[in-house]
Amino acid sequence: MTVRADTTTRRRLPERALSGVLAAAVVLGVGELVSVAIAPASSPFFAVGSTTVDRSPAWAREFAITTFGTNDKPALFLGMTVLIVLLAAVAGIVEQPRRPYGSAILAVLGAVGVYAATHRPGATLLYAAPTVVGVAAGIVTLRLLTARARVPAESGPDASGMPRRQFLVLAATAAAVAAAAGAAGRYLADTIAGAVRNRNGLALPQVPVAGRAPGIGAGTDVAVPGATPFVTRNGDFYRIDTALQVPMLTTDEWSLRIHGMVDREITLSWSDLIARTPIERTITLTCVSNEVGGNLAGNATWIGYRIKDLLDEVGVSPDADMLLSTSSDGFTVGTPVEILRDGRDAILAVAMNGEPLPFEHGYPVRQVVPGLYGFVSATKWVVDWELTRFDRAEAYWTRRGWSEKAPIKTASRIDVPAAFGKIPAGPTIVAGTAWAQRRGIAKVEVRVDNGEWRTATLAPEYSIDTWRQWTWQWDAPTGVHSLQVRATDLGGNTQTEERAAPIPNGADGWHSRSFTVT
Ligand SMILES: Nc1nc2c(c(=O)[nH]1)N[C@H]1C(S)=C(S)[C@@H](COP(=O)(O)O)O[C@H]1N2
Ligand SMILES: [Mo]
Repeated sequence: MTVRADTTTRRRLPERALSGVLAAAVVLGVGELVSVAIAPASSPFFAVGSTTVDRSPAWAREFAITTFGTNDKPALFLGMTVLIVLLAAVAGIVEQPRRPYGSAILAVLGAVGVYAATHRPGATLLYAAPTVVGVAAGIVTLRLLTARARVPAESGPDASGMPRRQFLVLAATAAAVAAAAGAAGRYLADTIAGAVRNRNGLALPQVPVAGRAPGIGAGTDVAVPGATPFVTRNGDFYRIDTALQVPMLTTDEWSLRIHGMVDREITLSWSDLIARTPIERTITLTCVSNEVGGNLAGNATWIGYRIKDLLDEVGVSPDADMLLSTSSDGFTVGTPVEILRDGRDAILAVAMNGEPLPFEHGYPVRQVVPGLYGFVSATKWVVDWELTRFDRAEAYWTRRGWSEKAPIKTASRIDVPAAFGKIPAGPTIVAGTAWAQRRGIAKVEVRVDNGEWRTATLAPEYSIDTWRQWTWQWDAPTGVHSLQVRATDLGGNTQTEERAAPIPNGADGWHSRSFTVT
């Protein structure tokens, strides 16, 4: 019998690919765990994700919102995960005991993570730690998993069983990742639970009778099945923001610093804010990215505090023409001071449809300004106000190609019948909505198959700051038909047929719907 010495062999390709993916999981799991000790935004995954969002060109935002709508965030997370798995698999495949190419790939990705994390709003050098520690752990994992496999002499080189030591390392690594991510997740869940408890226990401010929102009269909501309700339920309200992690502030953690070109700088705590007299108003918000016929608009009843009163309190310098507001996650909005003081109901809102603001919609405090698109007015999780000038400061979306100032354009939409659906021939109710916040809707017209414009019936006007529903009675003949709508505001402007993209200051054009009448 011959005695053979043990030999070693390079691991098989799928094993190396798996090693790379496990190493990446270690980077992210450990990174997540360390981020808990620093700040949620220092997590390598979220830092890179948020930086990607912030550095995306204008057309990429439009593409993402047009393609995925309000599912843009899950789509981004999925895309990032697929990309990470691919890169990690490649890193595992090219890693060699004496040529650590895969480790080099992890190091380069780590450098990207460090750059992203240390450039988040409010970041310190400490924000690098989760990525650095995570990548170090990931490289150790990769080295161990891709070390040459020892093949015991008796079993021969084609034995497929994984040697015991490597197997244990692999198992221990997977357990460590699970534990790290789990511990981080538990901690974050606790933080979230604290904020949730804070929100659940919050008493809504009492609005004096004189400050209440006018009641919604009969017929304001046309109540046609399939038509958008006049007031949008919180759970159905569109959500648009750059926040990959929804800020979860408690009212104790919240404050608003007001500074810049003011006579008296102040910092308001939650109790300072709610010591003031609130008002209640129903106001329709609209996103500049809303396409013709799109649903990035919603109407809610808000409770809040007049922004004008706070500005008067701090004494705004006559040279200041911009309120630069910043959210707890570093997003910024520039709003003309003149507009905030022109008498419209611009408020710091704390409640939405009879509840504290939902976290996604800005808990505990956000801005609501009638007549301006959200990106120049509706700062959620607002914590800082700087009085400044448009020629000195530039807000988040203006830096990325959107307009500096953006009043909401007159718009109209068909809600019923549904697009490309089938409806029975005969008497049909066509219904929809139209908005021209601050001006009000004067007229809505509808036409069939590019025929003559017919005047639709307007629901009673609630206020010039809300959308207005309309209906039109139609005796639908069989065949394939299209309907088109256009609105005229009380200032006499009729929507133009010419289409404009949402960039830089809102879409233009008439909404059409095609369907089959049988
Ligand atoms: N902090 C923060 N506030 C924000 C944004 C954001 O990205 N971050 N997006 C704005 C935009 S573009 C719009 S249209 C409105 C949307 O408000 P909603 O999500 O409550 O509907 O919020 C505004 N406020
Ligand atoms: Mo928006």
